[in-house]
Amino acid sequence: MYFSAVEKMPLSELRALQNARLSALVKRVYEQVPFYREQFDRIGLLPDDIRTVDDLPKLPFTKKDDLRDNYPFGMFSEPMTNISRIHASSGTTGKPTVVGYTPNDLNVFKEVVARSLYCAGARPGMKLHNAYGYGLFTGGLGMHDGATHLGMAVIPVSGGMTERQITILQDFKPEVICCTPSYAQTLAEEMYKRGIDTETLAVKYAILGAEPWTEAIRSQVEAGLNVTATNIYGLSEIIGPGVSQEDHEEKGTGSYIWEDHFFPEVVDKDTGETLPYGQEGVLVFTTLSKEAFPLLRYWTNDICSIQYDENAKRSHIKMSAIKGRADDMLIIRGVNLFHTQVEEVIHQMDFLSPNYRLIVEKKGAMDTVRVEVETTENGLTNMDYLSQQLRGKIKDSIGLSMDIALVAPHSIPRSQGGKLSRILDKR
Ligand code: DLL
Repeated sequence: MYFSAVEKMPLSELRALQNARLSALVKRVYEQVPFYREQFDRIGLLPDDIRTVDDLPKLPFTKKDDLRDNYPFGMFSEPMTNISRIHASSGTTGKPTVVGYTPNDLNVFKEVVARSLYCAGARPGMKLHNAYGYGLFTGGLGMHDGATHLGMAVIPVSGGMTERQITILQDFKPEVICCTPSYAQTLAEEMYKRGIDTETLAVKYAILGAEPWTEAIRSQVEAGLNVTATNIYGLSEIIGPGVSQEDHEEKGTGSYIWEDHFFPEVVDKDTGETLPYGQEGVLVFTTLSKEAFPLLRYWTNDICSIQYDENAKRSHIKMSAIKGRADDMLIIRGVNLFHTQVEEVIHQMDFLSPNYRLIVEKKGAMDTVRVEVETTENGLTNMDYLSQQLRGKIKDSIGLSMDIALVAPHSIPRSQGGKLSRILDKR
């Protein structure tokens, strides 16, 4: 059994561990990262002022711009001689965010990914079809090392070349697949098109992450690939995949954050104030054990809530599915909108597929959203009725009038392997 004692640690012990790690972390960054020393000096704090996780709100947030200002290696707290690996995430604009790992950081990375894989249903001896991209992106190598650590056989397929992916799924018979949810949709559809009976495959678990997704996509992927699909979350700045993971037997109740390594807070996106458990805001992390690239109160920009679950197998806190990134939030005629909200409404309707995109345009002084969504084959004869229904449901649940354009199956661009953008902003 791969299930570390720390995953069930009573909360008081977990807090003591977090506090001890935090004190050591704060001292180290004060001494070794000029950015943090200047920040402490500016607000008149000493490392000793941060003794417990409850002291964290005394500190300012670290934001993406701070990382950009210190590009490429200015935030590293170890000399290059102690760095074993460098990854980078591209983002949409400007220079990439560069992160580094010491040998010990790589040990933590593979440990949290191994925990995540186990939590998702993977077991030693199973084969992992790893369709996350290998390279600077943390997904491929991160999942790879964690799976090896767990005792799995890794098939390092990487993203793209769907034809080959299908052959491998058929012939190598992996029990577990990991990829982005949008690429899992692509794979499910392509299998269907080819008339492949998923009963002939061995795959049982899909571990999906790196972009927001909802129950709509879970239903499609679970049915289309004949798997149990769970959510894996993470970001390069904090470590990569494996910051949190949903348990395959606790689906829909949130993903465990591996709190012994990553301390979470959820804060108000406008005031920065720490919010009570259960309230939605921006997720902020402090890396309790990182050596090369430690971060205090890193503003992820991801919107979710966190809460303990007393009925759960593990003691660690859970986070809800990410609704979207604060910087991807659309503000349409004064209403805040995430594309996942539209995805949820689509899910409530029969004859629509979760292949959609939102097209945002300016018409005169007004911002408008057009929802382009594919019907299923069965929906083709009912397009007018379905449009009306969808328009009404969106208006009722989101409070916005949107134009609806129902389109035929397979007319919206698919994920070719990586993250898929579902918003086309033409403003
Ligand atoms: O996407 C790491 C990763 C790889 C996670 C594989 C899961 C699986 P970045 O490229 O740095 O790292 O992008 C991080 O992706 O801040 C979120 O906005 C988004 N993201 C990651 N996982 C999820 C998820 C990897 N499960 C950014 N749900 C994060 C929603 C996610 N968004």
